[in-house]
Amino acid sequence: MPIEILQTHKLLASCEQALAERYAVHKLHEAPDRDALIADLAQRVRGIAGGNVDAALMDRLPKLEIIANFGVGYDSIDTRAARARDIRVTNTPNVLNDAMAEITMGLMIALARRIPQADQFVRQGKWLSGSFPLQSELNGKTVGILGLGRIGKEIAGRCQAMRMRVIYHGRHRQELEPFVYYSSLVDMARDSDWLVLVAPGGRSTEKIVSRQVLEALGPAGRVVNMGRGSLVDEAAMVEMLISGKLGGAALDVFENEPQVPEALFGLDNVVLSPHQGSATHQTRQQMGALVVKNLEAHFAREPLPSAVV
Ligand code: 8YV
Repeated sequence: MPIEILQTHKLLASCEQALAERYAVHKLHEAPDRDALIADLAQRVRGIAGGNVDAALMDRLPKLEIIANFGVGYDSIDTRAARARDIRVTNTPNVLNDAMAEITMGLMIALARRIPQADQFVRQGKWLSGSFPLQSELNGKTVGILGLGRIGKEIAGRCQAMRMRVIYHGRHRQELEPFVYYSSLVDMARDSDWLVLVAPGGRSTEKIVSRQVLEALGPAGRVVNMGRGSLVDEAAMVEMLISGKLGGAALDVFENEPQVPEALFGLDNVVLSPHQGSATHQTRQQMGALVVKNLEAHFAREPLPSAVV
């Protein structure tokens, strides 16, 4: 009898195929009656592939042993509930670091030089009537990184290559890192030209980038959110971008994706991106492979490649 697993949302085709070759996969997101499917599988599902798993779902699957998340961020999984029920949780770290860091730099340059607007300027024939307005550069500026983890460090290195000064805030000072640590996010924002957000989501970081932080960043400051929409007081940010109290924003993530505040659509000081930090063939392939490896290791009773619980 194949091991039965539940898939909670659509995954990369190659990942779905690899899962189907190994397990009996039930797709919760495609079920016409989710409750009925869960009830039917309750005594058989030993693994979940994907996120969006709360305590209630765990309670309905008493044989559940492992949740293998597709993504490094696992804020859509109640890890405390998993721990209490002896359910393992894995994520997909490292394989997406380069893709994330590359698009972060891309969005920063796009915002500094208004690349999307410049493209429109050419396409709309406006160049024929005059030059595009002068813009700003990254070099010489200070970038404050919120969350100097694996991705944050890759971004830091690339910012240094851009001749930026790097400072950071997080829960702890990292003695081995050469960058200046700020124990206060407000103080770091005050000293930053750019504020890059790559901290994990979840309750402990919810709206950590408050109005006060954004005010400290100020009218010349720019925020780049690559982590989670939940990190920012989005309403305050939108209002401040409109009023000019905040200089600009490059946003890959939003509070209520894929809903994006329409007020942002007409703003010139904003670059918008559809949560595509890890969205390359190469990286998603590796993320999918890691989901499968974690499940395989678990069911073979081997050490998990990337366990978070
Ligand atoms: C998503 C991400 O997982 O890794 C993360 O935490 O946010 C992304 O890579 C991706 O959108 C797949 O759902």
